[in-house]
Amino acid sequence: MIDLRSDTVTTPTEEMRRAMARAEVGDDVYGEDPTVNRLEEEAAAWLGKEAALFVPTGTMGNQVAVMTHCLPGDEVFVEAQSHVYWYENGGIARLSLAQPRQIPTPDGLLTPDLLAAAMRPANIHYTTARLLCVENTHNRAGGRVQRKTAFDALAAFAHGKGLKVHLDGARLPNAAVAQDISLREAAEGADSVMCCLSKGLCAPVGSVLAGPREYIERARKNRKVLGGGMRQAGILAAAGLISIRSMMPRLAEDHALAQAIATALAQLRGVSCDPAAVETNMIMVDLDRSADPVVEALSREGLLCGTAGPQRIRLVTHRDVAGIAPQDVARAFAKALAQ
Ligand code: TLP
Repeated sequence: MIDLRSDTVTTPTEEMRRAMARAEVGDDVYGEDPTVNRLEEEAAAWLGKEAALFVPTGTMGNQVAVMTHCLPGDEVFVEAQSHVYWYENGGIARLSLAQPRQIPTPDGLLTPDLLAAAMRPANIHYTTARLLCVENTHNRAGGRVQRKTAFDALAAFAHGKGLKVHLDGARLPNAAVAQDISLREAAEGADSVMCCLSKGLCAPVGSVLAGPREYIERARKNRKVLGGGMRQAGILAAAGLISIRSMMPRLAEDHALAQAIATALAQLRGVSCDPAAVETNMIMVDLDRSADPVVEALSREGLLCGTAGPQRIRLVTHRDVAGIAPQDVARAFAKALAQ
């Protein structure tokens, strides 16, 4: 089976398994796990922030981030198809008691003009505008990259309006590699940034949330509220340290493979797939028919993938499929579409 459903399916490397087996551990709720403490220090430096917090999932990282920025009743500006709004079970409303304000964009990329048009002046009738969430790379926009210059300009505009900026950088390493910049540069405009270690960077579990020291201390309390205070989590942090130290450069291979798959798929009839739209490790394939039966037929051909719309299939490349031939993916599609 070729599994292109997500880069979340990556399995830990041999080096990670060895590091996990011999990790030094302690009780992290008491702040006594040396491996978690090291991970949090290195993650903060990696993301260019004062401090960081290890969380089990990207979802918890985003929700803790929002909760730590907001008071009940605050307004949170989100791109209309962003993960924090679309895929987190209404967490902004349920956990932070804050009001998400969706801003539609054609391509997942928020701009100062779009944000300005959504904002309202201070008024007794209105919610308090508190936070802007930005996603980079943008998942539902097909792994689209928001360039550093565009992100910095957006963040500066938001700050000028009194907003804080949270960056959902689940795949920020992909965005940084695609622009040939460091992660710290990619995250510079953000007050807080969440980055997943368990996607293209192959850790089995874990994400980090980084920001100012005082903010991260409050985030630590909010993580406890959500039941995210883990004990001997150094077993997991040991793998995460390898993600941080050595897994980022190879993402360029995932991007090249995604490009090659898109180029192969673009030749097929019944399929619309634009290689120029593939900027990182995701490929969106638009069909002339319903996606669900095609996904089922593809699985019978040995190819696993997911949907991203009624007639849209999403493919994601990652380390565990690094050896596959792009033509095999195109062949599976040709057979599935003929069924
Ligand atoms: N995304 C998953 C699914 O939830 C859709 C995937 O397969 O792409 N932010 C972004 C931008 C994400 O894409 C994801 C995961 C998360 C946050 C949440 O991370 P986890 O799955 O660790 O909670």
